[in-house]
This record gives sequence, structure tokens and C-alpha cells, in this order.
Amino acid sequence: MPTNPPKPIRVWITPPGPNSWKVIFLLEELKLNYEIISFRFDDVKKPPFININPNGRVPAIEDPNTDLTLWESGAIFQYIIEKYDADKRLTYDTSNERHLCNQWLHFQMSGQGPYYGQAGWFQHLHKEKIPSAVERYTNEIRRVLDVLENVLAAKSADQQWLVGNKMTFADMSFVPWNFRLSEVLVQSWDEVWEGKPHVRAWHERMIELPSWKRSMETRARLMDEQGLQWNGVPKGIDTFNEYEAKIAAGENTSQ
Ligand SMILES: N[C@@H](CCC(=O)N[C@@H](CS)C(=O)NCC(=O)O)C(=O)O
Repeated sequence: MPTNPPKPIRVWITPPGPNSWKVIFLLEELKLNYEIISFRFDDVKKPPFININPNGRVPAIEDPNTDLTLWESGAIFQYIIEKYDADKRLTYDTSNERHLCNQWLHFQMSGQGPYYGQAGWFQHLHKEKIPSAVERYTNEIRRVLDVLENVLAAKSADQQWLVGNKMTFADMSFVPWNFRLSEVLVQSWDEVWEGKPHVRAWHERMIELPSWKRSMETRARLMDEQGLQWNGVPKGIDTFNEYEAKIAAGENTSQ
């Protein structure tokens, strides 16, 4: 059993983006005591949140049990695992395996998140269409997926996890951004996963977990509360193209 904190860990999030859901997924998987403070994306660089995270990006947590305020989802992952995964369900006892999990988490933070984020930005949200920027970042996504595919394919059929033979926090950290690939690449899921059967199976195993499903149910509710559709487009705007046209025209479409 995880060590459950007596007082709920407070998690600051804005519902649309993927990074916050990484932390919620982990808290759900460990069944820890937590509460969400959901606010509008427009307010990330304003008080009160800027007083929690001077970098003005979600997620951030406040743990009243230890008096710790922490931001950067990778640092939050390492903290929760160290502090609350007492029986090492999502990590290992052994030093080498722990470092390997950290290696993959760092790769996710530096190689997956920022590149997927930029691809999505230039694909959908940037005011001008710059095909060479879209190409650069979508090529990088393909490269990251190839790295994962080659590593998972080299493992035996019953050990297709990044480290050892079980799911760890390292595997989980990749889910929220991979979950958005169809939108980011503007492709069907079959197109997204073409030539990447091992990554597909690995990803699909994790999105079937009740903890991920509960996280996405919460996301749907919080998006709805803010008048947003599933893909982040405000209600009342029918298509992503219409939304992009409004952004290009400089209209206020803030989330
Ligand atoms: N490296 C950070 C990235 C966090 C991040 O970029 N979060 C997005 C939402 S998914 C954000 O808050 N963006 C605010 C902004 O771009 O001003 C982490 O993993 O926590």
C-alpha cells in the first residue's frame, strides 16, 4: 500500500494542457489523497498562481503534510514516488533501475514534452502558418516515437516496459502527451501508430487503466466547467479550423 498523506496534496492545474494530467494520473494510480485547484489557462501568469510557481506553468503542488511547494511535473513525479510509493509499486528498490527510470523521465521532460508542445503550437495556435516549423517538430515527434519503438521492440513479449518487467512512473510519464498525438499530428490513430506497434500496445495498455480513465473523466468535467470542448476549443466554435482562423485574426479566444 502507498503511504497515504493525511492531508490532501493540493494540485494546481489548468484543464486543457497535458502536463497537469501526468500528475493526476500518478496520484490516481497510487490512490493518494489529493485535491485539485482548477483555474483558467489565461491566469497562469497572474496571482495567486504566480506566487506558487514563479515560472507560471502548471502543474504545481502544495503538500501541507511536508510544507513543500513544488513545480515542474518531473520534479513532482520524483517527489511523489520517493515520499508516497513506500512499497515501490511504480519504481524499484535497486539503484540502477531507479536511475534508469529517472533517465526516461528526463527524456520525457526534455525530448517528448517540449517537442510535442511546439509541434502542437505551430500546427494549431501560432498566428502564422510556418510549414518548416511544423515539419521540424513533427519530425522530432517521429524520432522520439522511433526511440521508444526500438527500445520496446527489443524487449521480450512479457516485459514491454521501459525499465525491467513492470510499469513504472517512467512509462506513465509519456501517456498524457502521447494521448494528444492524433490532434498534434492531425492524423487518425492508425496513421499515428503506423510502423510503431510496440509503442501503440504500450500506450494502449496504460490508457486502459482505471486511473487514466478516472483522470480523463475529471478532465472532461473541468473542461466543461470552463466552457471548453474536449480538444480545448471553446464551446460555440465548431471546428479547429474556425478556431485557428479566429486566432490568426487576433480575436480573443483565450482558454
Ligand atoms: N516542464 C513543465 C511544462 C509545464 C507547461 O508547459 N505547462 C503548460 C500547460 S500544459 C503551461 O502551463 N503553459 C503556460 C504558458 O505557456 O504560459 C512541466 O512539465 O511541468
